[in-house]
Amino acid sequence: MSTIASNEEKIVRTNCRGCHGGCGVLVTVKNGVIDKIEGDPEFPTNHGTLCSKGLAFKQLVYHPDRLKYPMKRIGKRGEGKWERIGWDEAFDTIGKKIYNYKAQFGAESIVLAQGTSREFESFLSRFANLLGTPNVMGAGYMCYLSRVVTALSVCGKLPIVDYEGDPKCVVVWGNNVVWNNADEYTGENLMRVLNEGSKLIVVDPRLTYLAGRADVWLQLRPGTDTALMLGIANVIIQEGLYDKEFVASHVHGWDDFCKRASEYPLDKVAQITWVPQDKIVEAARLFAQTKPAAIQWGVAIEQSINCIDNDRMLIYLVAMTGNLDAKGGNVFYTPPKAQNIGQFAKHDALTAEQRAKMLGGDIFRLAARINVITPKMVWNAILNGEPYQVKAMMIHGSNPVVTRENAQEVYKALNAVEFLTVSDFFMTPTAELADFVLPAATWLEADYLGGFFFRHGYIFPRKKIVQIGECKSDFEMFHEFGKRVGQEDWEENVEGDLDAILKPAGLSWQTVKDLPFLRGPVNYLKHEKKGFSTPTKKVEFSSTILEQLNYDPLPTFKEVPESPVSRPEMLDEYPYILITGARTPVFFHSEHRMVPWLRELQPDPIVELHPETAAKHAIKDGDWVYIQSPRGKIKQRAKLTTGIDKRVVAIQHGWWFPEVKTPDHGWDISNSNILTDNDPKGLDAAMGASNLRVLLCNISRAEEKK
Ligand SMILES: Nc1nc2c(c(=O)[nH]1)N[C@H]1C(S)=C(S)[C@@H](COP(=O)(O)OP(=O)(O)OC[C@H]3O[C@@H](n4cnc5c(=O)[nH]c(N)nc54)[C@H](O)[C@@H]3O)O[C@H]1N2
Ligand SMILES: Nc1nc2c(c(=O)[nH]1)N[C@H]1C(S)=C(S)[C@@H](COP(=O)(O)OP(=O)(O)OC[C@H]3O[C@@H](n4cnc5c(=O)[nH]c(N)nc54)[C@H](O)[C@@H]3O)O[C@H]1N2
Ligand code: SF4
Ligand SMILES: [Mo]
Repeated sequence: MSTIASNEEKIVRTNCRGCHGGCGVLVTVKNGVIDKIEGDPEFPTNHGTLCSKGLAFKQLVYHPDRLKYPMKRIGKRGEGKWERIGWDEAFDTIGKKIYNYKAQFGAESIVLAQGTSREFESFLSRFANLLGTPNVMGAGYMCYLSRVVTALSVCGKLPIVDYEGDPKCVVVWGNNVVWNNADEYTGENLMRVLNEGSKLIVVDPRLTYLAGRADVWLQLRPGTDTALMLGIANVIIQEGLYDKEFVASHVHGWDDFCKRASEYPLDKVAQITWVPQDKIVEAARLFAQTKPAAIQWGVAIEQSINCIDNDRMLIYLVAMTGNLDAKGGNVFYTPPKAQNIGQFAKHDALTAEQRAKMLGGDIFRLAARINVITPKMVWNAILNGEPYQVKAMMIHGSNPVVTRENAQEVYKALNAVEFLTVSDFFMTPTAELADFVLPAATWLEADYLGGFFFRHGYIFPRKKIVQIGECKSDFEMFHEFGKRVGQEDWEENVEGDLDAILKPAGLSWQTVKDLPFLRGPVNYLKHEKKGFSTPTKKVEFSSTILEQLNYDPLPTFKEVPESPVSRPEMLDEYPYILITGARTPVFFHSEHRMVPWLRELQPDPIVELHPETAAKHAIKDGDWVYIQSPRGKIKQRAKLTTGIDKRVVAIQHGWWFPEVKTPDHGWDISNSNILTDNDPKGLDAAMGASNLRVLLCNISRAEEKK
C-alpha cells in the first residue's frame, strides 16, 4: 500500500461516491493515511448526515483483498491463476486486441459494459463512440435511463422532486429513498419536509419505514402499478381535481388519455391491485388537493414489462395536477453550463451505419434513442452469433454474474466470449472469468467532477486524496485506451478532459477543484415562456414519439409475464409472488460484502416471509430457506414479518461470498438472479426492461447452513 507521503494531519473537504453519490464529507488524513470519514454539516445535499457505507469506506480503500496491480490470466478461465503485469503491458496488449477486433470484425464486435451509473460513464461512452461500437451495455434498460428517455419523449427532460421548494405532499412510489439515496436524491431532504409536516403517500408491497409513517399506504400486488396509476388518474379526472388551465394550455392528447383512464374504474383496479377502493380514492384526493405535491419514484416500477408506461404515468399525474416544474413539485433543474454527458461522450461521432448495428436496436426502439441495449441481446450475440458474433467485452464497474437476470446464462456467455477484460476494486465472480483484470481507483483516489450528468443541477468537484498500489481511475484507463487505439479527440491528460467538460462554463479543473459544489440557477415554470421540449411543445399524454416508433401512444397495464393471473397453471408448483432486490442500507448491489463493519451489520442474505406463510413450510425466523423458480434454486435466511402479504416473498439481490476463496466465490448460492428471467418476450417492448421484481416462486426449509 502506498499513499501520498505527508506528516501532517489534515481534513479534506470532498464528496462521497460510495453509492450514486452526492454526500459532502470531511476526510481526516493522518500521515497520508485516511483516518476518518465524516459528514460535512455545510453540504447542501446531506447537511452532515452520512450512511454506513460512507462511514465505513476507509475499510474498503485499505482492504487487503483490493486489486492493486493489473493482472493477466495464466490458467484456464475461472481457475484463479493470475500473473502480475505492468500497466504498459496491459494497455498495449488490450489496445492491440481491441484494434484488431475492430479491423477484422468491425467495432460492433466489441461490447463496452458498465453497471449502475458510475462516474466514468461518460468516459466509457466516449471511448465506445470514438471506437465506433454502438454496443454499450449498462443497467439503463431497467434502471434510470428508462426514466430519462421516457421523460425526454413525453415532457422533454426528467423532472426531479423539488424538496427545496417544500412539497406539502409527497408520493413515494416503489422507492426507499431514506435507505438508498439513489440518483439525484438524498433521503435526508425527504425527512426534512416530512418532519415539517408534509403529507406522505407510500405505494409499496412491503411495510417500509416510510410506509409505516405514511398518511396513506397502498400495499399493492407487486407488478400492478400501472393499473393503480391509471385508476388514480381516473379518480382525479372523474372528480374534476386536475389543473384545468395547465391541461388546456400544456397537454397534448388529453381526451384520448381520459378515455384510456376511464377503462380503469375503481372496482376493476381494486381487483387487479388488491388495494381497496376507498384507499385509492383517499390517495388520489390527498395528492390532487394538496399543493404543491411531488412524486418520488425509483427503480421498482421500471424493472417490469410496464417500465416506460409506469415512468410516464407518474409524470402525467404530476403534470395533470399542475405540479410539473412548479415550486415544490417535480421540476427541471438547470445544470451549470458545462458540457452534458452526450456532448462529452461524443454521441454524434457514432455514424448512422454503426448505430444501425446496435444489438436489439430494431427491437427496443425507444431504448435505442439513447444508445441503451439490453443484456440478453449481448448474450445471444456471444452464444449464438446472432445477429453477429460479439468477440470482446470490456467490463468496468459491474458484476453481471450477480446483477443481471438469468445468471446461469450470463455466466455461460462470459465464459464463452473470446476476450474479456474487467476493471474492479476486487476479484469478483465476474472478474474471475476475465483475461485481464484492471485495478480501479475509488472516489478517494482520483480527481473528478462528481454528478455532472445527474439532473439535480449540481457538480461536485472531488479531489484525489490517496494512491493505493498501482490502481488507476477508469477515466485514466479510457483516456489511455483511446490513445492506444488512435482516438485523437482526447486531451493531453485526464485533467485536460475535465477542463474540456468545464470549458462552456468558462471554468477549468484548477478553478473549481477547491469548490464544494457548482450549481446552475433554479427557476420554475419555464414552460410558460417556451413550452416543453417535445414535438408538440406540450406534455404528451398521447406520445407522438412512441406512436412514430410504432408503440401504443397511450399508457396501458399489462400483466407481468409470470404472475398468478398470467400463469395460473404455474401456481401449484410456484404459489408465491417473488419480489427481489429491495435495497438494504449497508450494501450497494453486489458490493461491500467484504467490508467488516458493514458485513457485521448484515452477515447473511435475507428472505422476508409472512409468519403464516413460513409456518406452512415449518420455517422459523432465522432458518435458511430455499427459494425456487423455474430457472433455479438459491437459499437465504428467513426474516418473518407481518409487513408483507401472505402471498408475497421478498429476497435480497447482490449476494456472493468474498470469504469463499475458490474462484467461484459462491456466486450461485444466494444470488437472486439465478431465479430471474430474461426471455425477450417478457421484456418491455420499448425499453427491453426485465421483470427483475416480479416472478413466481416456491419456498422450502433448507437444512444446512450456507
Ligand atoms: N434481482 C435483482 N437484480 C438486480 C436489481 C434488483 O433489484 N433485483 N437491481 C438492478 C439494478 S437497478 C442495477 S443498477 C444493477 C447494478 O449492477 P452492477 O452495477 O453490476 O452492480 P454493483 O455490484 O454495484 O457493481 C459491480 C462492481 O463494480 C465495482 N465498482 C464500483 N465502483 C467502481 C468504479 O468506480 N470503477 C470500477 N472499475 N469498478 C467499480 C464494484 O466493486 C462491484 O464489483 O443491479 C441490478 N440487479
Ligand atoms: N444502500 C443501497 N442504496 C442503493 C442501491 C443499493 O444496492 N444499496 N442501489 C442503487 C440503485 S442502482 C438503485 S436503482 C436505487 C433503487 O432504489 P429504489 O428505487 O428505492 O428501489 P428499491 O429499494 O430496490 O425498492 C424500493 C421499494 O420498492 C418496493 N417494490 C418491490 N416491488 C414493487 C412493485 O411491484 N411495485 C411497487 N410500487 N413497489 C415495489 C420494495 O418493497 C421496496 O421497498 O438505489 C440505489 N441506492
Ligand atoms: S449515501 Fe452514498 S454518497 Fe452518501 S455517504 Fe452513503 S455511500 Fe456515500
Ligand atoms: Mo439501479
